[in-house]
Amino acid sequence: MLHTSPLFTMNKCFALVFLLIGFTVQAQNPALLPQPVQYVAQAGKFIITPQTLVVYEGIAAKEAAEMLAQRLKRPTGYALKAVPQKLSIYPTSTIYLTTNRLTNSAIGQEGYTIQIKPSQIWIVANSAAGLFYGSQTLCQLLPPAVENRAKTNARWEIACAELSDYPRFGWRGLMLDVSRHFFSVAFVKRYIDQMAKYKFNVFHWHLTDDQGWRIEIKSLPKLTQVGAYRVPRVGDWWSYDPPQTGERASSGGFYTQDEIREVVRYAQQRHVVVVPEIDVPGHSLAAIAAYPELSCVGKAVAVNGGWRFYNVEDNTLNPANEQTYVFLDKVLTEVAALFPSPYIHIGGDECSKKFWRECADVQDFMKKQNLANENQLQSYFIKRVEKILTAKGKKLLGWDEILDGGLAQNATVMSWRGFKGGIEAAKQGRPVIMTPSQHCYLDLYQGDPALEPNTYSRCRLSDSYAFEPVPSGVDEKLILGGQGNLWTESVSHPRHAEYMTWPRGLALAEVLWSPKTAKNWPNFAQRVEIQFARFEAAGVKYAPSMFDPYVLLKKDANDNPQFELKTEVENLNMYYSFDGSNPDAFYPQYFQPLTVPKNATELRVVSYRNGLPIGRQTNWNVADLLKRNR
Ligand code: TNX
Repeated sequence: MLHTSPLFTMNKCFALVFLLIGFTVQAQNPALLPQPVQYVAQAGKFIITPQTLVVYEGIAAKEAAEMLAQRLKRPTGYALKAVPQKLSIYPTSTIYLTTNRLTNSAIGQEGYTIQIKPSQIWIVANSAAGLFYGSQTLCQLLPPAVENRAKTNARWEIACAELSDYPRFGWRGLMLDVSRHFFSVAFVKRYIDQMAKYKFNVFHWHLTDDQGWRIEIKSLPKLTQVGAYRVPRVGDWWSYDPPQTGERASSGGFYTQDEIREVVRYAQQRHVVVVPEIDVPGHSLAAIAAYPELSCVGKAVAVNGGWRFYNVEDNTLNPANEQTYVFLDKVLTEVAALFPSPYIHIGGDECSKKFWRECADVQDFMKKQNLANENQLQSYFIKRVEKILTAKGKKLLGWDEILDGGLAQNATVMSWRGFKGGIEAAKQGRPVIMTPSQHCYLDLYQGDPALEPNTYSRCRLSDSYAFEPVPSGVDEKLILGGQGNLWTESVSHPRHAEYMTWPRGLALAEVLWSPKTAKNWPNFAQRVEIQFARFEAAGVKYAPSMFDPYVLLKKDANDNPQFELKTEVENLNMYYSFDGSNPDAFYPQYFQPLTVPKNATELRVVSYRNGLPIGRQTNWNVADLLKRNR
């Protein structure tokens, strides 16, 4: 009988398997980012109406409830209010937030559970932070229009479900360099707002560097009067001309202490700790421009936007001068008072040793202190900075160069030159934040240089997603977490800062929050694509580079060059031309590495999905391509 034929049974089997796959994918993946620990879909939906109430139970829940009501009010246009719980149950649809009814102790201090039923939503957590993260998740379960800044007509529905969620790491950071280019308070707040939506909890604020001192220090006014401004330059930062005589230092800016407090408060409301960085003893040209006596050379210098001064002008503090420590004490006293963060980042990276080597006072000092080399001198310096910080109740955090010459006793290490420094620090029993450049540097190319703004080296979205903060053999407890770093030598516009941060920030958010076992690139790429709609609604710029073609230089069996074409997102179709015209789906489709036709000067490639163009067209000059390393 047909009904019992093996073919039919197999079809039935397949249908069942597909149904199950469909169900589990849906059950685990309502496009949340970062992926929660557990999501179980249920029947029905909750609908937000003008009558919906946001009710908080317990004072710890008040702020999260108010923020949620505020956030929903704008796109829905409903006069939603957060109110303290008075009735045990309310007659209209209600979103409850509570820290009073713990149901699951496994969720820790930042975790939460959410129950979504047709007329009630319960967000339950142990702390205000957990409620805040639960609220972020809830917003992601609403349509992208929830990100709109103006009233929108949308169906404000949330599918019924149960969630339980908590982070893998306690340190989930993003760093913004405001020295190389200055960014306004308004932008900094916007940046914090964006990161908090994806459950980042540390904003590392790189406030000082050679290219500008950005924090008001009342006892040292010249730091900002002089150190915050440089001559304007655009183009490739590594080849900027140094300041010319008579040229006005018109580019820059700084944050007043009131503004700093405002940012700290803004971040606190979003459960983001602001960790300030004062980068010493290297990277100090801006401070030295203000107070030339701080360097060994002692020469008057101007703040310099570029890189060509390195090892030419002395940008290092003089570790042999007691006045250097008096200076640092003044700076760190004011910094410690402004930032509630237990950590202060003191930099410590890339300190040129040239000027210390050439300075008689410094060499003399080393002999007296029994320091065998400049690395030991750097270590001496960092240890003294640690003493200053300890006296102010703060912990020292520094880049992995602080390992050179011996680590300060209670230091925490931020590992950027790969994992090596982090592994070494952990071996010494010290806590570590992993931020290896190959996974975490948001200033690097995220797509093919032919299409991306000029920078150096590469860190694709998939590289960020492949980041595993705990190297094998290292005690997991010592790895506090990780962070993405946006250096801004080549980023001058706030929109470009967003473009460089998203979506790589999403990859890092997921690596740092979600269970290691949840990692799944194709599934992540799908969820990223869904987030793009939210970025658009929110007016946030992002890089669509994952859809763009990129090229790898290969050799065939006879050593002739070949071009291999790829996209990060799988299963796209690519079409190409060598004749300088713009390809579409009627052009040759790419299947295997291309041999360069005689006299071809240009390669142009487009990517398509389901018959529609998806990536940006990329054009290469063939001669340039052939000169590429790989
Ligand atoms: C290295 S990472 C630096 C920064 C640069 C960055 C550019 C680190 C501690 N130092 O000063 O901005 O590379 O990618």
